[in-house]
Amino acid sequence: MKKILVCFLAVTIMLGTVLSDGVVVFAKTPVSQHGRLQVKGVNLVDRKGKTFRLKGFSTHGINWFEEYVNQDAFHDLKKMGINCIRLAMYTADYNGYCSGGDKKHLESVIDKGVKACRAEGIYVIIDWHILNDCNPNTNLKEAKKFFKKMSKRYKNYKNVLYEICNEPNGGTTWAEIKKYAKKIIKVIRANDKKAIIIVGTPNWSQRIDEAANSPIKGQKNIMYAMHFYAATHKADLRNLIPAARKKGLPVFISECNITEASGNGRIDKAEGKRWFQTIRKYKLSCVAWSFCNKDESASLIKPSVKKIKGIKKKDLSKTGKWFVKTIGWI
Ligand code: IDC
Repeated sequence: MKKILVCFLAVTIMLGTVLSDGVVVFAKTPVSQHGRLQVKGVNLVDRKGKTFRLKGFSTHGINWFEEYVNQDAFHDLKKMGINCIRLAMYTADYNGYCSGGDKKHLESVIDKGVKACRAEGIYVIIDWHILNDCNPNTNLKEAKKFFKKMSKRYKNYKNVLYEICNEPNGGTTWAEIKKYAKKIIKVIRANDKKAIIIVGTPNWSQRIDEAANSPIKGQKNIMYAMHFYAATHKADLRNLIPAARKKGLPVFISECNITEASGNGRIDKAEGKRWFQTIRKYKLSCVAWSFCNKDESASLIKPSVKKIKGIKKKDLSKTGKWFVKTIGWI
């Protein structure tokens, strides 16, 4: 019996990754191969300093579609080439974290998602999904408490990234966002010195030019969000990417689709292809909105598909299929 146990342990150590809570991951995974990510210059790089790209699916709001937050589903996506899940937690919309939602429950969904990603060896973005609240300072106190808790809980996880304000809007200035970001970065850094922190930019995370003119100083591993919906957003927005990079700004596309900005309506594959030429050229990370079957064109699963695991390529919507194919291409 003892011999068998010793043998098992030896094989485990040779082939597997033993996580702190005893979970063993055997196969080579994105996280076991690339480790903790960092920012070098304008690029996201892996632990060895090599440029690395996250290819992600974002959940819809976990207050609406929490059933998609499960390890089997993430495993299905991993098989399709996805190496990152973004957990979108709305703050101010229907039953959001700061608008009547059950905080404990939402945190438990995040915990389930983070642990599922860790067990799969893929990366995970904890997204403070501001939208109707417009200005991240609206719920500053709650944000501070939330990120203190999250960074304490996940400080030893190599696969966790933080997105601290999805899309500032309603005229919120870069100066206001920066003020908020500095406070939240301080809270996270008190627990976790290294995790990548993605900061939203003005006008629904589009004005990376404003961030590039006045970036956050004295901090490592900070990236700046650019979001696009290809049927609405064209070259004028896309051209901000090379310009911002020239000024030294690390850009991360933490939300995008090829639909209209409403998340519904027309799909523009030709414009999507142009966006992905830029994404490929600069080896950018990108995350598609959203992993659910809601009856709108941005949903990555067909509305008629009710299952939440055992998901195959044929279950993906038009946009879902396009993303999996195109993400494979970059
Ligand atoms: C949309 C969802 C839609 C939901 C709405 C809630 O697709 O089902 O009813 O939010 O307000 C964003 C936002 C993201 C939006 C998405 C599409 O980050 O929350 O999701 N979008 O409108 N920015 C640009 C587009």
